[in-house]
Amino acid sequence: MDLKRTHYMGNLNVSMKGQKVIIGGWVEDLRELGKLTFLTLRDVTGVAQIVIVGEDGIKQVKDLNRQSVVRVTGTVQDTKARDFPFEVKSEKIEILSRAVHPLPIDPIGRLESNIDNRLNARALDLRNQKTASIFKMRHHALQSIRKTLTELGFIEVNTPKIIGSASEGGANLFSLKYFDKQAYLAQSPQLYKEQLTVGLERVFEISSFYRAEKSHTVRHLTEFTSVDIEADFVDYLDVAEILETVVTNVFEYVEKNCIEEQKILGIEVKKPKTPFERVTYKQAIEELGLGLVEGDDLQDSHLRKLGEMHPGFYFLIDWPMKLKPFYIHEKEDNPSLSKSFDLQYGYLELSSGGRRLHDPNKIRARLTEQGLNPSQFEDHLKAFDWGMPPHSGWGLGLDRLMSVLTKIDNVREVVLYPRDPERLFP
Ligand code: AMO
Repeated sequence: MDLKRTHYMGNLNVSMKGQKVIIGGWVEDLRELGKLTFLTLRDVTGVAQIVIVGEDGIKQVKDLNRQSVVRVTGTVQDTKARDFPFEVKSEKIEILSRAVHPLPIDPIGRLESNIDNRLNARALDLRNQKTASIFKMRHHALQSIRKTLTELGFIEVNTPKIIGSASEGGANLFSLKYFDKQAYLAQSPQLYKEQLTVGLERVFEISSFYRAEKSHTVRHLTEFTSVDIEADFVDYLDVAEILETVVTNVFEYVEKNCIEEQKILGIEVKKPKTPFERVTYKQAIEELGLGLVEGDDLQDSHLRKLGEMHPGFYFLIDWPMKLKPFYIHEKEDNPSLSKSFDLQYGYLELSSGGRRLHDPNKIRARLTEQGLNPSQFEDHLKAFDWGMPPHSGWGLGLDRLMSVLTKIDNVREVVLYPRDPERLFP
């Protein structure tokens, strides 16, 4: 059985009148009008109107449920329809798969479904043009990130997700039985990406990472996608600049390449103004004026207030060392502060990064200071005796970036099959 199509709907146009085509997709609508039946047929690129003339064809589709799959061989012709510039007159229609009704959600989106029902029927939800547009934009965002980083000399890598010991310390690790051993799901590629600078100098990874945090917010998932970089011979503000380039390029690329998707979502993606503002931690606690003292962490309520004062993208830099993980480098001129930054969009933290310690003895001391056991990190620390260059990097939450890009608050909307403390299926 031949399954091939000659065209996607998006490739058909009025100038093709008289041309024979084979198209296929999902029946979005079906209307009988006397001796004619009209189908609206959708594929991933768009819709076309199909007209069926003749008893046999009409009989074939009479009891066909919407969202069934058909393949149509026909000819492009003029139409009287208001919504279509042309139509395809069917000569042969093959029913390839029948949709069983009732469907769990209305994929056209005429009847609104709540997010839980949509996520439970996610594959079907992708026939909703709004949902499809989000994931087409995500594809373009990823394309842009890979392009920018490759052009900047970064090599894409894949590090393990099943690991034998905690990569960053901390309690938020999922543990799993690995035959007769104890293993964990990686929370970040932090240690690997640092080690890789020894040989590859500039690396990036785009992958899922795991956090066993029972957070019920619109910005936390237990499995999230992180874009990570690490680069040698650069300091923290240099990699912050790379981050700014990556992010602004994503906006520019999506603005240009996702015109239809922006229309469908009713949004306008615009390249943000650069350079992003740099607000020091010290400046932030002063601006907040809540009696915060150096060393206090910024809680959600603080970040919300700060976000009102700085509504777009900005870097929060020079955090106190005591708030930072063991691998972060201190500022030479003020060792209580760190060479670190977060990229914020208003209240939302999109990324964090910084300059790393590359002296293994300093790392051992910091591990002990933070109550971690240096002997558990020896596998990692041995690479620091092999000519470890000074290096810096960051991790960017792709799901959060997508939520900013699409102007949709809940990260679950921009992840195909989100995982949170409650959701493990589908
Ligand atoms: P951090 O833990 O700040 O840093 O994570 C980096 C970015 O990843 C995103 N993110 C999350 N997104 C959704 N759900 C979560 N549970 C979640 N946790 C984190 C955020 C965050 O800013 N190793 C360092 C990075 C580095 O220094 O290179 C790290 O993992 O957008």
